[in-house]
Amino acid sequence: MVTEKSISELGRLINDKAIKFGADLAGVASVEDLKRSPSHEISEKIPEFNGVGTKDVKGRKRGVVNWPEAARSAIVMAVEHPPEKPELDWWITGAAAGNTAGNRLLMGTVSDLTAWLEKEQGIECFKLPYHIENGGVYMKDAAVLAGLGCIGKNNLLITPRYGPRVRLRVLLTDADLPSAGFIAFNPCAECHMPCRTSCPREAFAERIYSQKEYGIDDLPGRSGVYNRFRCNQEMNINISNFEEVKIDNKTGSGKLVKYCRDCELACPAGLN
Ligand code: B12
Ligand code: SF4
Ligand code: SF4
Repeated sequence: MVTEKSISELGRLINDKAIKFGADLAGVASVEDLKRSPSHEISEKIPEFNGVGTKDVKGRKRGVVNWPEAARSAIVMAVEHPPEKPELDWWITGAAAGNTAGNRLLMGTVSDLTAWLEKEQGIECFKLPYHIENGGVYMKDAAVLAGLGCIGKNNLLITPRYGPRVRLRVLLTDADLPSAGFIAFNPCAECHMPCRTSCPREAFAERIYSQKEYGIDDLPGRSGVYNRFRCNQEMNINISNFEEVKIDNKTGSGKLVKYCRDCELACPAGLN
């Protein structure tokens, strides 16, 4: 029988295993809470939703999550992307699945954790892809609910230890694990917001979402200022500035894209 004590021990054990398998941070969020979280609530209402981070998948509406019926808990994992290792975040199309080196690291961690959960704990796992339209979920919301950090004024997850310089991956399970919930952490309170002024597209220049219109307080960029369309314009410029690279063990070359991280790298949180 799974007792309350053993389930909370299992939660702790899962976190420890995720770290052992390569994550720098890990936590658990409840799927029920996640289904009601801000991104899951408002994505369908956002105009100009399509862009670099969305996919055209037959039979799927952009931005709408398809939840596996049996899923109860989300295990959220983060890997640090320090400024001195920019290559972790470079996208290479035509390379092995995973696109960035950082994402491949996370995928390895998810695979190892899944194998352990399924074989040794008898817990069913649902490995999730990155894109929502391929079956993914909104990972920043999941990370906040799993106690990894808060959403900052740059619209990114800010963690106490690494600031926003992390990348995420989520694994769903059919086990009802204890959810970590919010942590008391707000690095933006006294900050002069270098994240916002660093943006080459002025993507935080004005309020474009309101509580009245969207029915929630937790809006993109905290105060409804993050302009997805403008940010996407910069991503498209980054794509057009691609570099040709040779891909190991493959014939031909790939395209390497260095996506903008200015609002992330300007943030002082987690640097001292
Ligand atoms: C589509 C996408 C994009 C699109 C659109 C981005 C957008 N935010 O709209 C484009 C291509 C423009 C983009 C840009 C970037 N992205 Co992007 N993107 C995604 C993707 C696939 C989905 C995000 C999405 O559509 N969100 C939905 C919209 C509605 O939400 P939102 O604008 O984020 O606003 C919500 C949050 O702020 C949240 N929120 C606000 N307050 C609160 C409070 C609480 C309590 C909670 C729970 C939530 C919450 O609610 C808001 C909605 O109401 C995710 C991966 C994933 N599967 O989650 C990565 C992801 C969010 N991106 C990521 C990154 C790093 C970037 C970039 C820095 C580019 C880069 N080098 O990778 C920029 C940063 C832009 C920025 N400042 O937000 C990381 C974020 C890591 C982190 N530390 O937060 C993710 C998680 C991918 C990853 N590899 O880990 N991205
Ligand atoms: S730079 Fe300052 S305001 Fe912007 S996200 Fe970081 S801590 Fe918050
Ligand atoms: S990723 Fe670049 S373009 Fe997008 S909001 Fe941040 S600084 Fe602006």
